[in-house]
Order: sequence, then structure tokens, then C-alpha cells
Amino acid sequence: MAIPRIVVASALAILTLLGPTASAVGKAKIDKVVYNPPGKDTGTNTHLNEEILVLRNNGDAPIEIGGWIVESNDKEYTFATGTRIASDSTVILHTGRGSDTKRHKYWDRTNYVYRNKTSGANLWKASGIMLSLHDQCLWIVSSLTPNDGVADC
Ligand SMILES: [Ca+2]
Repeated sequence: MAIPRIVVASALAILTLLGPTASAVGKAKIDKVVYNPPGKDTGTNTHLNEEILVLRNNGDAPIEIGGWIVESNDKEYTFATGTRIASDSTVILHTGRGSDTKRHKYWDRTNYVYRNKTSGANLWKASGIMLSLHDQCLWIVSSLTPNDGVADC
């Protein structure tokens, strides 16, 4: 059991160093990543779209996320100009192809993004041309930790 605890401690240390310390109010954060949806990785568009990353805004005002980037496993998705997370709501990024709505965005990929092994996803905030690491979601997969393919962050 020692190794996973060390990894968790390191991950928390990284979050402490890099993550904002403000409360969740008014902050867009990664709420959940379904990095390994149930069933075999068949690569169908339906299954690709079950691989999701959920951004949550717990605040009382909408948050503009146009230009913000989700990055994982050397792959990047940039939210279109004008994208916003409504107050007390979520925006769900699906890996596969689809037509964007206010709450559901589609990466339009033909293969998976998130590793089914220990990995993570980063959310980069855009301020003009500057990008800063805004939030991070890490997941640990080992024979010692139960794994349902979902990272609650
Ligand atoms: Ca995956």
C-alpha cells in the first residue's frame, strides 16, 4: 500500500504548489474525468463520446472559458471563443465527434485521449495570450487501487 500513498502525496504536493488556493466559489474546475468508460475500447464514436471531462462552475456567475485549453497525454482541446460555464453548472467535453451545444462540447477525435493508466488532465486558463495552469486532475491506476475508470476531482 505504500507506493500509491506516496504517489498521492506527491500529486497533492504538486496541486498545492501549482493550484490556486481560492475557494471553489467562482472558479471553473475539473470535476470529473471518465478516462476509461465501461466496456472495451472499441473506438466507436459512441464509446469515444463516453470518454468525458466535466468542468464545473460552483459560483454564482457564469465563467468565460473561450481560449482555455484541456490538455492530457500530449493532446490539446481549445474551447471556442464565447464558451461559458453557466453558474452552478457544468460543461462536458466529449472525446468523439458531435455537434456542440452550450453544455456539451465535442473534441471530434477518432481515438481516445485519456490514458487508462495512471495519468492526468490539465486545465489551462487563457488571459489574453497568456496561459496559466488553472486546475489539474490526476488518477492513479495500480493493482493495489480499485479502478472504475472514473476520476472524481
Ligand atoms: Ca481512455
